[in-house]
Amino acid sequence: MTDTRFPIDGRLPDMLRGGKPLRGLFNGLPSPAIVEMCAYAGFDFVILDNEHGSADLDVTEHMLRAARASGIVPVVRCFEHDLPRILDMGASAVQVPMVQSAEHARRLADMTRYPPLGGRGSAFSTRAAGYGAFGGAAHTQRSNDGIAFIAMIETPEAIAAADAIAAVDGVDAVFIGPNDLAHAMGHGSDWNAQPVQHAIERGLKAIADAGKCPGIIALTPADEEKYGAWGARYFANVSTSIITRALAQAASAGRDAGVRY
Ligand code: 3PY
Ligand code: MG
Repeated sequence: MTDTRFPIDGRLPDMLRGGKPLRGLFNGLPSPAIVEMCAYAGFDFVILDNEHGSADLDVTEHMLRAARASGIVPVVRCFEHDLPRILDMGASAVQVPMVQSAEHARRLADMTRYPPLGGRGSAFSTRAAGYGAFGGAAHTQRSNDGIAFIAMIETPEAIAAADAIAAVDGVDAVFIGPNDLAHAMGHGSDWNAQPVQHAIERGLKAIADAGKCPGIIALTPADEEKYGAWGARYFANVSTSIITRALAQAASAGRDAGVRY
């Protein structure tokens, strides 16, 4: 997409299909300024977190505007029931937590795409369609081509179904949530426990083998290297953890203050 007047940034599906690693971060803070800061810092994408963050839909729409203006690709992590409105607000992708099966993934992929590919409801009064200025068949096509669906898998059952979930038409990437996975496997938040790491390795390799982009939380260069060797290419850090760690370091004169993600 070359016309920057279009509210939707449609670059992400190609970026996910390409071979290059992508670096972004979850952001749960309800602030368009943070989105701009992430863009100017050089991240490829920002995940506006409407699962664990406190942004309402109004602020989320302003954050989507900030992303478009500053040139960072905005993904929104949202619950299934919010998905249609998030897309109408102009998100480049939706990332839905706790996808458990291929059938579940198929339903969500269907909600993400207009007919004939899916069953998304159509309206051109939305920000995504320029409030009607860019409505019509071109908007439908642009949306189907330029919006990605990212399934999150965060349980052992979902890891076991990773190949089938990734193979679903309309799934562009599959993201492993290590924190919930570790909890579901009985390891609390210790996702470095060996059984959790083995499950992550199995999941990432299955997603890559299905030809889709594997994603995961990566808090350090070592995480990126390890998960990258298992196929991951869509790496997410966490804005609050980065900020809190920097603040704690400043407050403790540079000593490690033990901040956790
Ligand atoms: C998890 O680790 O459970 C996630 O959802 C990533 O934020
Ligand atoms: Mg999770």
